[in-house]
Amino acid sequence: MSQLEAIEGQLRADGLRFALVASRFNDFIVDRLINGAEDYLVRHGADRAKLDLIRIPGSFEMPVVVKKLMDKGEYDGIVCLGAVIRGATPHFDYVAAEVSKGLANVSLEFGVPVGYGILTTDSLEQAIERAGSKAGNKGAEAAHAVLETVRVLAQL
Ligand code: INI
Repeated sequence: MSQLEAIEGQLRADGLRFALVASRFNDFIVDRLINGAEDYLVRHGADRAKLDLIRIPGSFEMPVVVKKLMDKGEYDGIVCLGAVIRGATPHFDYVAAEVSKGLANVSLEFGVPVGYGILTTDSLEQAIERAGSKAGNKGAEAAHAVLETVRVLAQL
């Protein structure tokens, strides 16, 4: 075991401002990811009244909306929530590739953590498993990652 004292982020959300950006596409799944992210942040001290929820059409539109939110400079972190589910055409691959690349770029450009709570699954069943059933809730996991990263960045 390492003897080093790690610099690490505390999981305290009090005093922080977050935006949740969520797609309407596959809202049956995405609504559960929103619940998971909101519940996680509030249980860790976030003020529910200061959580902003922005609904957008689909995951493909996510990066430009996040960029606009970052331009405003009001948020410590942004949690992105969506579900890209493979269908019969290559559409899935284009949407999944663009949203992940776009969000990584905008996060680096602004130095603001972005939580990648966007499911990319081969089936609806796999998405349900990750939206609050047997494989947990990836919305809550994305909120956790954003909170921890906001706090660790503040210490560096
Ligand atoms: N958007 C999603 O968020 N998930 C999907 O599974 C999906 N599929 O499979 O088509 C999807 N498409 C819509 C896309 O994000 C855009 O909103 C649309 O192409 C208009 O630009």
